[in-house]
Amino acid sequence: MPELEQRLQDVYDEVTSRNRGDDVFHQAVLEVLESLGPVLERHPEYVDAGVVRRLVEPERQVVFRVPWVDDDGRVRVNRGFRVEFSSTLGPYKGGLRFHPSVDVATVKFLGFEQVLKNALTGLSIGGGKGGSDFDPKGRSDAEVMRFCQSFMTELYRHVGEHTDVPAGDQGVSTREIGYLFGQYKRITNRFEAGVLTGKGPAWGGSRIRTEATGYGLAFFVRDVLEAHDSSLDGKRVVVSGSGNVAIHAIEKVHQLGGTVVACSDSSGFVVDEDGIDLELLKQVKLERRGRIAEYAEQRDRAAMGSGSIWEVPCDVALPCATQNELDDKGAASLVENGCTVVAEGANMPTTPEAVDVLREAGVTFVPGKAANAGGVATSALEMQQNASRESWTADDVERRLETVMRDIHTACVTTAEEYGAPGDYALGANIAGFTRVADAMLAQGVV
Ligand code: NDP
Ligand code: 2IT
Repeated sequence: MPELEQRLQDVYDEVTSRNRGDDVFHQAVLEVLESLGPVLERHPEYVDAGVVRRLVEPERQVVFRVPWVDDDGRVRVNRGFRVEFSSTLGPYKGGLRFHPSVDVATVKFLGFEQVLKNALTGLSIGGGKGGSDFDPKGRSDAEVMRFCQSFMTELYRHVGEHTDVPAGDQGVSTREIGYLFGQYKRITNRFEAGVLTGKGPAWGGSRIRTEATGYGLAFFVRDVLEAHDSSLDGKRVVVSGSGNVAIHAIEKVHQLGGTVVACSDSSGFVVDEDGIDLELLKQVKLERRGRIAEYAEQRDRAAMGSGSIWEVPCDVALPCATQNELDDKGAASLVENGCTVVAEGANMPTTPEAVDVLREAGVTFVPGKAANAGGVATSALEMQQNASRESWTADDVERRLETVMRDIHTACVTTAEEYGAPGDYALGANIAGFTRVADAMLAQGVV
């Protein structure tokens, strides 16, 4: 094995033995390491400075108990996490996920992805992620509030506008950010707006932050299609999920001329050949926190699908629910039905085997760290507004978001070309993000 490849293999072996059983973290690391050979060849100084070995080890990991009392007076105990991965480019930055599946491996994989994603935005943010195995489904507002207050009663000592700035992710929206912010403010006696992003606009939140991930994804897809002399106009699009990212991706895809014909939640998927009715979907999933089947019940031409959402014929597929939701079988169905672009709204929703299937068939594949970076980019814009005590208009923020997404698109395309792999967005994203972090790590010494 050539020396560089051996070194990368050694790093991977160290990661797997040091993080036993953390499969999703291994998967995320391997996907990046596989891109780095050519860049290390050109930059031996990165190897000498141990950049890759430092990059795969979080700077700090916090695990804590979160006790709270439910509406029946029973004591509940959850586990809280915050993995502060990299502060090379700015304060640790990344969301909090509340979902029963959350464990240390999940948070590590998400934190690792966040480092290169945040680097790609070109903004001053490091990478981190956190969350809890708390399940907000079926919980009253009062229970969610008590849980969030308990969670922040520990987390407050680790976060701060210059230290670590959490935001939302699965199961964490403006409601949860509000309860977390209120408790932080009470404990510290500081209205430190920049400690969290995704706040409500009346109390320091940025306009368009809620919409930003989905909107950014749609902008990115438009740019990909434009690069192929095409557009979203008249395209059939399938979007998995029906949460924050999915709903706003659907909204912007429709505004840009595409038609979303299917979406899903963890209980199934709905097919609506007329195009998803966004108002109804928002009512069902956001206002009532209901099941996707209620959407199908209320629309004449819509029906619940059987099998997999990836069997619904489409030109563009946007997995926006969760990790490893699109496997090789799903990818094969997409290919068979003529899909030409897959762009990840979720973090790592496509399995490595599925990526291989898409690649071999010539489908353009855009990884989440590029395609879903609009959310965290707008979080960074929220931090800028908080620092200057300004509040920008929705138009202003959306134009900035569009520019960030276009710049990430350009960085992926030009980097992939530079490294002899035109059209390989995954390689372009990994190398462009890595190079920005690596140069800053060199400048800052061995820390
Ligand atoms: P939400 O909690 O708002 O929505 C998640 C959606 O995914 C829900 O519709 C949920 O269904 C569905 N879902 C969850 N697990 C599964 C599953 N196993 N099978 C099918 N559907 C499932 O989360 P977000 O929209 O915020 O996040 C979605 C993805 O996007 C995550 O990977 C997240 O990390 C990523 N992301 C989020 C960003 C943000 O700004 N929010 C930014 C960048 C990436 P149900 O309602 O049944 O639970
Ligand atoms: O995965 C992600 O990029 C997010 N959940 C958004 C993080 C943020 O800090 O806005």
